[in-house]
Amino acid sequence: MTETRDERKQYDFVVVSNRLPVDRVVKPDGSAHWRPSPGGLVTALEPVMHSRGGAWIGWSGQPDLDFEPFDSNGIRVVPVRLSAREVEHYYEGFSNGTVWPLYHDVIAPPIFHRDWWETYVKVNQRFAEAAAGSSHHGGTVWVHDYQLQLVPKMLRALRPDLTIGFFNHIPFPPYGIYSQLPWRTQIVEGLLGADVIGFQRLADANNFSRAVRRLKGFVTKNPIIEVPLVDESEGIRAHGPVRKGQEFRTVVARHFPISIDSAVWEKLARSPSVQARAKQIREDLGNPRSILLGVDRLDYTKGIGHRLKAFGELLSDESLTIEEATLVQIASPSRERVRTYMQLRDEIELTVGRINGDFATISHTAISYHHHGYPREEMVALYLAADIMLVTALRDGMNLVAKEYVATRFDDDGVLILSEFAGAADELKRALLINPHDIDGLKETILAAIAMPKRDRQARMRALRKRVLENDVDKWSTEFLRVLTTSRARGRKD
Ligand code: GDG
Repeated sequence: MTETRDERKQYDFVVVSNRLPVDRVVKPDGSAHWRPSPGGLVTALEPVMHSRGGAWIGWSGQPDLDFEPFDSNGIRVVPVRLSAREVEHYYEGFSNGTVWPLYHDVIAPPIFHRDWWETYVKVNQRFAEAAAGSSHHGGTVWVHDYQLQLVPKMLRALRPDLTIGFFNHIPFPPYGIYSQLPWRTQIVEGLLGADVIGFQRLADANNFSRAVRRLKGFVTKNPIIEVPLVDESEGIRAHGPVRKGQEFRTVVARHFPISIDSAVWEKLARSPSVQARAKQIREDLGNPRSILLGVDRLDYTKGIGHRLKAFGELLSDESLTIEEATLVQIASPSRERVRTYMQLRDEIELTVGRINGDFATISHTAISYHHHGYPREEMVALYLAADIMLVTALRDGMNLVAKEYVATRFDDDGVLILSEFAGAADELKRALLINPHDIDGLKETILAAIAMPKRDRQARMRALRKRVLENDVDKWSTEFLRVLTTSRARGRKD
């Protein structure tokens, strides 16, 4: 079939991620088409894709269907097939039931199933083979995220001529947590197949280097890890110190904090229709003095329950009335077939219902709760309408919502309340930083944000905006690829 023919088409720059940058939309009449789903990553990589001739390898999002490679917006899209069982074991199981909770501080208990692991290995091998088949000799492959941690090593085994980068979008946990994983050594070895391994925070990169020292005994001189060549050619031997004079390959493990296409967000915010919509939102909410906003995928890492608890207590202890403050919570649907997420939805919606039942009146609601996804324009209008943005994640790789809020506030107004456990807290130090587990502290911070004089709000927002506008997603990808190119020049032995 055409896919086999296409495998002969090879590209100089290949991105590999679990999902493709396009979604397949099926209409009620059964007809289907591909619709671009432009996230920040696509926007950041588009120029490289166009200038170097790029392909994107990923799953279509629909099981048991074969799709031929095709062009979309000048990018070659190469779909990888997954069976329904593989989606269950590799994606919902090992990726979202094992790795996701383990890497997010075991907020939810990780589940270890050998069947899931076996499918994860098999599917990673398929992605590695697709990448090998699509890459020119000496090309560059950039692998993304926790679903594909074995791909770097598998790809290096198939194609030692390639330069391989990996970026981990989620945290990398401290060794005490990571070491629970029955396949901890295989995952570390998988990642070490890359030339450059990128993390969100310095702490993540340090956690990874420590895991390498503990599990492999390799020498680490941050950000460099020395991977013995002899060890690798034997399929990476277990443990043991590295002998002096032994030949090694260098791997860079360091942080590259991801960002957003800041200028695009600001431009949207400046559009008159979006501003009119922001005013309308305020009116529709009954003109409360302060609008508080949360925007998250409905995920237990985001601390939505903690936020609701703090807001509910502020109402019940009469520190706030619903005329003074309304909380708008967008909880976009996520991983709805995973049991923990079903339970989370029930818990959150029970809490929202109770708070609204206790406090809402006919004219004012306490929490305006929405369990759907919105177009970007509506998100921006919400950001503009919000006096206070609540990011209360219990653990988060970066949290782009915090950066989006800042980018849209060209009026230099609005207060960002930001969890210190989100990667964004390393950069956005002029936000009001909170520990979401400290409910009293969170309540006090919300009251301080509501009472903050305009001059202080503006001083903080200006400082935040400077960071987000200077460090955008384009700078992030350029820096990653620069380090990757340099590493190739330094470390190649082929
Ligand atoms: C992972 C890491 C890291 C949400 N609801 C709607 C919507 N969104 C968009 C937001 C934002 C994105 O989804 C969410 O990004 P986050 O960074 O906040 O969180 P994760 O999805 O968990 O992302 C995270 C990120 O990867 C990147 O490396 O920062 O730490 O967990 O862009 O705007 N977008 C639209 N409608 C919605 O209803 N259009």
